[in-house]
Amino acid sequence: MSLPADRHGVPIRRGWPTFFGAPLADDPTSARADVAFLGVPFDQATNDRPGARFGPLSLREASMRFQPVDGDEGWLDAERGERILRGVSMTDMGDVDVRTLGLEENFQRITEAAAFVRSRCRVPVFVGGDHAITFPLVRAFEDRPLTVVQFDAHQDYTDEKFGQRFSHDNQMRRVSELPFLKQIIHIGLRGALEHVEPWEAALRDGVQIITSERIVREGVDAALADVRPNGDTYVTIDIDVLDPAVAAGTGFPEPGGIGYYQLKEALLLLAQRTRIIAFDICEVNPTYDLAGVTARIAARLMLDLLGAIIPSKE
Ligand SMILES: [Mn+2]
Repeated sequence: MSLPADRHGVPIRRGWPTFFGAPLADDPTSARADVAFLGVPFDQATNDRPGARFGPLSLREASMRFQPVDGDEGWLDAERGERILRGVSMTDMGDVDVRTLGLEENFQRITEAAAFVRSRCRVPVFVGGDHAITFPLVRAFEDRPLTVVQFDAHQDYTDEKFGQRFSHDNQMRRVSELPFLKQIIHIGLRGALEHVEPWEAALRDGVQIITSERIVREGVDAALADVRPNGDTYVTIDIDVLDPAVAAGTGFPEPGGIGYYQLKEALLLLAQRTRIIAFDICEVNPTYDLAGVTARIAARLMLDLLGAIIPSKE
């Protein structure tokens, strides 16, 4: 019997976790893949409990659980009996080089890194980080009319609070102001809102809102029957859209919420109805993810959504 060993015959594994074990792009300028992952270790704009800057690290680690062992064969989605992501190439582009101070400079770096990663692949996947990063990320798609679908317990639609316009409570408002933005669809809202202005502003601006409770009561199909994103779509997933009983590892847990299967079904349904050109997943916070479950679920959701966007090859 021979045990697995490295190419030198020694049973030692080297290297560091990457997203799903995908090769790290040593030279990003020559990297090419169907999917490129970019970590955004930024939590400078968190109101309350920081730690989301460690999200990319925890997601890399959690995603190694899903590392394919059969080369290009992808995965078998056991719930659906379907092979996903067979022959789909992936690369880990590393992390945005976030600096200690200077919010605007960091936003600029995030936008530039996102635009670059986008140019190297078919579907870029951005891993936060607090949710403020969605604004600089979406800015990297300025060349086309864009619909943004937001999965989130919270609106993040505050215009300004204490003079601050760029926190993880403002970014959807900033996104709404981008000239190329066509529509925002917000799925998963719940909670007791302290301020009415963001709510009224979102309705006034035509944001389509589907609450978490509606999904739980009616089911995904019925609740999302009128969700018809028009044209190219960017999806942003705040992991706090999940019930904190399911995914507690996040900075601002909100009572109620949907489960893994409901979120997966909603993502798959969206991928059927529209062309998703990129997505981000934010607010996984390992500081509160004591069982490591939140990062694990987030990693699985990334596979689910990618599998729905890019069909298996051959
Ligand atoms: Mn959010």
